[in-house]
Amino acid sequence: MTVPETAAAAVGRALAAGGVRTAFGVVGSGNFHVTNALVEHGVRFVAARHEGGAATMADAYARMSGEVGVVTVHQGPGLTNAMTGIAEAAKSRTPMIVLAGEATDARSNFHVDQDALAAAVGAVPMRLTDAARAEEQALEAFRVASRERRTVLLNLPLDVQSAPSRPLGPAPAVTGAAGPVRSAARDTTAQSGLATADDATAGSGLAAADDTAAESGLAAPDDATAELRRLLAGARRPVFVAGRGARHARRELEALADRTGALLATSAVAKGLFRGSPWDLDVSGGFATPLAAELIRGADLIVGWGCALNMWTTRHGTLIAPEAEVVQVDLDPAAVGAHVRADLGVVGDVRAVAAALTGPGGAAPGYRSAELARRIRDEGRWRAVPYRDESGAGRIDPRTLTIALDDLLPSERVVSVDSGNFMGYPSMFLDVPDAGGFCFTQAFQSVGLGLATAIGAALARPDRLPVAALGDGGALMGIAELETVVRLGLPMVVVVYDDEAYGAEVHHFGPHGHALGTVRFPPADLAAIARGHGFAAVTVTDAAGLAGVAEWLKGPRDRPLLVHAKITGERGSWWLEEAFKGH
Ligand SMILES: Cc1ncc(C[n+]2csc(CCOP(=O)(O)OP(=O)(O)O)c2C)c(N)n1
Ligand SMILES: [Mg+2]
Repeated sequence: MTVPETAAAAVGRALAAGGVRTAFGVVGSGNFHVTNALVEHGVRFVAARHEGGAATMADAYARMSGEVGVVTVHQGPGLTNAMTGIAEAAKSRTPMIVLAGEATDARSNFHVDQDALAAAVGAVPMRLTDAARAEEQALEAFRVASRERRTVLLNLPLDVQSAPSRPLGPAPAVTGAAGPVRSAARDTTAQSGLATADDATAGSGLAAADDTAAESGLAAPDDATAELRRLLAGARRPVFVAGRGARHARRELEALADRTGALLATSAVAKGLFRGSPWDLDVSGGFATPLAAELIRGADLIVGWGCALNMWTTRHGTLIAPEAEVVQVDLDPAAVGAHVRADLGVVGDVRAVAAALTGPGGAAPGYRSAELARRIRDEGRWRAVPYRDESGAGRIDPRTLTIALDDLLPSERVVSVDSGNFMGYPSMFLDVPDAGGFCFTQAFQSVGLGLATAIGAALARPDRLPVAALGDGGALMGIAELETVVRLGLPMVVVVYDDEAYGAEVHHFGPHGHALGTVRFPPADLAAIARGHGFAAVTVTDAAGLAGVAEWLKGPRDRPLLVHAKITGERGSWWLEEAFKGH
């Protein structure tokens, strides 16, 4: 007798058929069958050691691969453990599906209001309600994730999971009218016009909370486009700031910038987008070089392309001159003027709008000159900015460390950065080859996501050297995944900027004379901890200590490397002074 397929198995099969190639998770009884079904149908399953890690790996993987991220968790605590990563993904509009078992009986120890959890962080709660329609309901969740660019929690009630998915017989059509029932819980989904991309995976992973535009076929209203055309024609010093909603549009934006004489910058999440262009100012905002800040402040027209122009990207608006015109091109009308004044909003897809504005005709010089090209070349990178090396007494200046690593590490790299005082050093001094070389899971500003981010990015980009840049606090918070790096055989370089403190708090409160005993720690031998997990490790206290990194790079790189850098930490970083204004 043939055993009928369960709904859990049908969900796994449907998602595999829908295009899921990799899933992350921690398996318990409530997600055992669905995860096995994914595997049975060819999906690579990556076991994390903590659900928080699993969710962030799936998020980072989605961002860097363009696929829909998938994470599977046990009901109740499996889901609550994953919540920080889910919040980050939801805020970043990462297309992602969380498959969670669900104990519907309130007397179960595992019971918790899972819909409310999802809604609270901006994820979309959905539910498998009918075993007979399991395949169809799974595909509807996939559709919401991919086309609406949402992070979806697909609750899988245990009793529905184990019921037969359908009578034995031919597979049902998957395009029925009845989709899964949206939960009655408060659904924060703004069902805007985002669900228009034809290709479920086209450009996925490209939208972020601070960069709300995503790819779609929406056309810009003609009059707004015409007004932008007029502003561009009249601008003498235009600057384009591209966000994650522009990451699919480099070619079109560069062509329009060439035509209008615009300089090019990005938000942090789109770092690397214009790499190679002589007019690339790199990141705008707290991480901007003095030259980039000067030139952006000097603009008479700033166009944010798929970019929220938030407090980070504009230094609380101070990078925008009072007399500058500000335009935002975004799929989401609500993004226009949400953070800074916007004189004009063009609602539409960045690529379509830029292409529509790039007609035939000569190029205007705009902001560009031979002199400026020279300045950008000579002063446009952080490593060209003079500084006094404060290394000494057994500690290395984080700038010296990062510049040396930038020289040592192959340029084909994918850099992931945790949160903390240290975060600007890798973000500013480690160059990346393009926007696919930087993974910045910072929409929720959580400490501890960096290592899992690097794992997801590494799996999405196996062609590049994965680099995780962590503070000592974030490293110890996310440490459960060190074993995952080793087990997966990832040739990763993990750099820990160790100041033996929650440096962000030290520099936030120290100047005001507060007691700092709660945010300072005794030395921890992170290199020994890493070796215990199977890493190679070096402790770096001065530039000479980096010889161990060079040695590891020679090969065979059969074990990951942890660089335990004991850094100087007397001074707060200049970008955090900006950040603290927002708290
Ligand atoms: C999950 C979480 N907990 C706490 C915070 C507050 N916080 C911000 S930065 C920071 C310190 C992080 O320490 P470390 O990783 O060593 O980086 P450092 O600031 O020392 O460079 C903390 C605790 C946070 N943002 N997220
Ligand atoms: Mg620290």
